[in-house]
Amino acid sequence: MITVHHLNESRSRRVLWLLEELKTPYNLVNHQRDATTHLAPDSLKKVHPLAKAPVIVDGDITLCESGAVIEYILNTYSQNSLRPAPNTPEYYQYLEWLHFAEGSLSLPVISSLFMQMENRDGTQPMDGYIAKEIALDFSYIETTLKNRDYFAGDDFSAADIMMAVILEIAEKRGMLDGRTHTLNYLEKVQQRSAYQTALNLG
Ligand SMILES: N[C@@H](CCC(=O)N[C@@H](CS)C(=O)NCC(=O)O)C(=O)O
Repeated sequence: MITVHHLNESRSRRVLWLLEELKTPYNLVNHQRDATTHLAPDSLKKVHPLAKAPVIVDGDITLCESGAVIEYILNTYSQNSLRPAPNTPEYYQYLEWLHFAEGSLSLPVISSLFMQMENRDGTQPMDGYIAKEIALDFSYIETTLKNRDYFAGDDFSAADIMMAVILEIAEKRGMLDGRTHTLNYLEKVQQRSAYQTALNLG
């Protein structure tokens, strides 16, 4: 059975959400962030040298990176669900958003989180770059969700799981203010029962 190493308040909620959607049984190992540093504890370093969540262990496979973990779980435990059929236009939309979440969007969202913990006058190169990326990314997301129900088209997919978790962080930071389609979308996916179960576990 697959084991999920979960860190509180982390991206590993994506993996719990996916497994709950698939109704795949799993072992859950909880790790608690250090109360002072908010970093992962040593117990996670024993599982993977990067000591970042999520990590899964399944037989001989130990894997980190939420996108890679999601692909692994779909390849291993899903019968054609939660991703469009390969080589369809929807599949390539799915692929774009699955990777966009960590490859593009997490950089400005997480950077701005850390930058607000510093004293900055707001004029350094990083301030301009992050502001530009936030405006660009959230405008692209808003236009996409104006035209379709989910990131890959008409159906909910694992790309939504990748995107929604980072959108939640963005919402808490006020980055979605005025983005009506994105806010409505987030509310919709948060009503899924697998989401609720993962939230309560995580
Ligand atoms: N791109 C990675 C990011 C992994 C990551 O940074 N995880 C954070 C939690 S969201 C973490 O483990 N932080 C604890 C630490 O850095 O000590 C992924 O999507 O899995």
